[in-house]
Amino acid sequence: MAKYLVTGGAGFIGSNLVDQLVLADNEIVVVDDLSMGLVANLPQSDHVRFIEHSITDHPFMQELLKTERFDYIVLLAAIASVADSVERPYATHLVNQEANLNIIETIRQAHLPLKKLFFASSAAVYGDDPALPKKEDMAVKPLTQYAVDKYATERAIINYARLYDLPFVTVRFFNVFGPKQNPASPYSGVLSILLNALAHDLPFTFFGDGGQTRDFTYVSDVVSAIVGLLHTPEAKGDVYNIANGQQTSLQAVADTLQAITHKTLNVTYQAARAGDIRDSYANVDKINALGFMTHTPLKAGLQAYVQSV
Ligand code: UD2
Repeated sequence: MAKYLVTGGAGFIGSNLVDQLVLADNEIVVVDDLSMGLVANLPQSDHVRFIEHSITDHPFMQELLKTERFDYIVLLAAIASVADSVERPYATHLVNQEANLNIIETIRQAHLPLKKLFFASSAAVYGDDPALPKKEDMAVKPLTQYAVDKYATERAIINYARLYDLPFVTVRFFNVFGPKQNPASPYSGVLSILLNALAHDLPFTFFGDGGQTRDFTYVSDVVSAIVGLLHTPEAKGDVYNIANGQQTSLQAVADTLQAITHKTLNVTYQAARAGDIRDSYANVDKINALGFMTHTPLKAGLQAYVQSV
């Protein structure tokens, strides 16, 4: 039995991870300010403790780390939307960079024992360079505050691991979808908005022409990647793309969802969002080489997602 801290654990990816961790009889502490997450996402279990708090409260997080002594730390709390960060660049910086730097600096200064710390960075760091697929050693071009902060924290994770021999690892998530993704905000993941529109006969707006491409990645595959990286000691001081490795247009995924649900989307079109990236998909050779990554085919993932709502 190991002790885990999951920041953002009531959110979409975090709660899917907690569902998995609790099966293995672990003790899990979730810190989440419920800005996007929901308490109802968390499993009912004596092994899961929920703390409603912002990770930007530095003294609070320092105290928590020093008193609880976690074996594993998973940093998922974030302002998770690129478009949202364009509206709130400084708030994004406080959450996506400074709060995480406080956590890793506390671990360093207090010499806290730790088996592994995981930080979720993003495909946004690659920017709009046309070269595809995105590979970890390509030049980055962070175009928004979101991307700048994710990249800065990713580098800090790698540098702390290398300079201070700490067991830290980071990944770049591509577009994750699946059960428990909250469609409530205009900044929610596009597939949650799309599915919600189909389920409740609401209009759906394409920002741009729908021809933009993404690497849509099923959340169970992301959970298996996180758990695998936590338990692979040699995976440290490094960054891995976490994606399906497939390039799909938004229009194509909308067509597939319409076919699965036997419903027709009521669409309108608006200009592309500021800071939006036209095309994105990943080379996943590096994470695949570690041997635990799973890749659910897109259609199977979409079917499982539809069944979950
Ligand atoms: C995703 C991640 C972000 C970051 C980024 C890396 C989510 C929610 N965000 O941003 O955290 O990692 O990838 O590049 O997963 N769209 C519409 N209509 C809508 C909503 C969105 O057309 O109602 C478009 C949007 O303009 C974009 C695409 O759908 O072109 C995907 O949008 P998104 O917000 O799901 O994700 P993205 O790629 O901006």
